Amino acid sequence: MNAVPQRVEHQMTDKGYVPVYTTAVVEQPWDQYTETDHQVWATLFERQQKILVGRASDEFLRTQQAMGMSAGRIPKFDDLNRMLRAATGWELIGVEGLLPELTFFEHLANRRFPVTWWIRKPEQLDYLAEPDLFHDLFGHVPLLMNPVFADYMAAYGAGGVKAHGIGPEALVNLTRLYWYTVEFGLIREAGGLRIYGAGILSSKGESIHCLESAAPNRIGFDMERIMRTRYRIDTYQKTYFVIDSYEQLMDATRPDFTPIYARLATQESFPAGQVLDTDTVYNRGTGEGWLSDGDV
Ligand code: HBI
Ligand code: FE
Repeated sequence: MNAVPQRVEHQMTDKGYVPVYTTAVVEQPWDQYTETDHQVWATLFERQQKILVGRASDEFLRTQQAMGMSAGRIPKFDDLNRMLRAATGWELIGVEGLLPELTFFEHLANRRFPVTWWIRKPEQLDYLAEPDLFHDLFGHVPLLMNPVFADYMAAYGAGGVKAHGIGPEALVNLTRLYWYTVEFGLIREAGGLRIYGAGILSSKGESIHCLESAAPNRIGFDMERIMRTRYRIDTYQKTYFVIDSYEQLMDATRPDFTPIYARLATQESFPAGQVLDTDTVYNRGTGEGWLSDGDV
């Protein structure tokens, strides 16, 4: 597997200054995956499975199991698509990596989830700057089997296309919502706080940190508050937001956001680590280890 994806340009995205690849949709080159690629998948899968017992949301573990994902081999998009289409009308498409935002939103709005076709190298096991196959397939895909979350993701995409037409500030507001829910969200369950955000689910250290460290804030979901809250792209989050249910996410995105963007445009954003008097605080973080600059 040495076909290095063609990098079109670099772009400031919510994951920082990373190369943005072609918008091309590519077939998953499953037969070209090497033993090393499958081994990297197996190592990451088994490691995360152990860590996520008692930490991941019940629905994530249930849908992952229902999809038949396992450590053995890198899953085939075609196999997963048969199940996804039947369950929620979603399908996976192969891409080279990060897409320009509008392209990404258009795919989501049409229930196509872009999955990077290549997997990280063994030396990148613990961190890489851009989403690879493990982040997308292990982290994002299982919950697309849940009808309510699947609707939220499609509504988010449609909202993104609209926000793109409104302007850059609306996009920033919406990207924060994605970041604090789809990527780094927590959910309250009978057993306590659990993880559903893909950025955490696919990360060994943050799966533990987000629930068990005293450093971060854990605050109840409040959509407009989240849309005003800056975040981190290079360290663990300073604040995690907690939903009560996936329905809460879907309900929050029902109204027309245009008046919300107009209101937000007149208001200051909040630093990533700030706690507000109006917050429902599950944990007021100690702030240990926080960097003072670098909130985006
Ligand atoms: N492209 N392939 C891919 N995957 C993402 O998660 C992604 C993207 N482009 C932009 C993006 N995410 C974020 O800026 C979203 O908030 C839009
Ligand atoms: Fe992601």
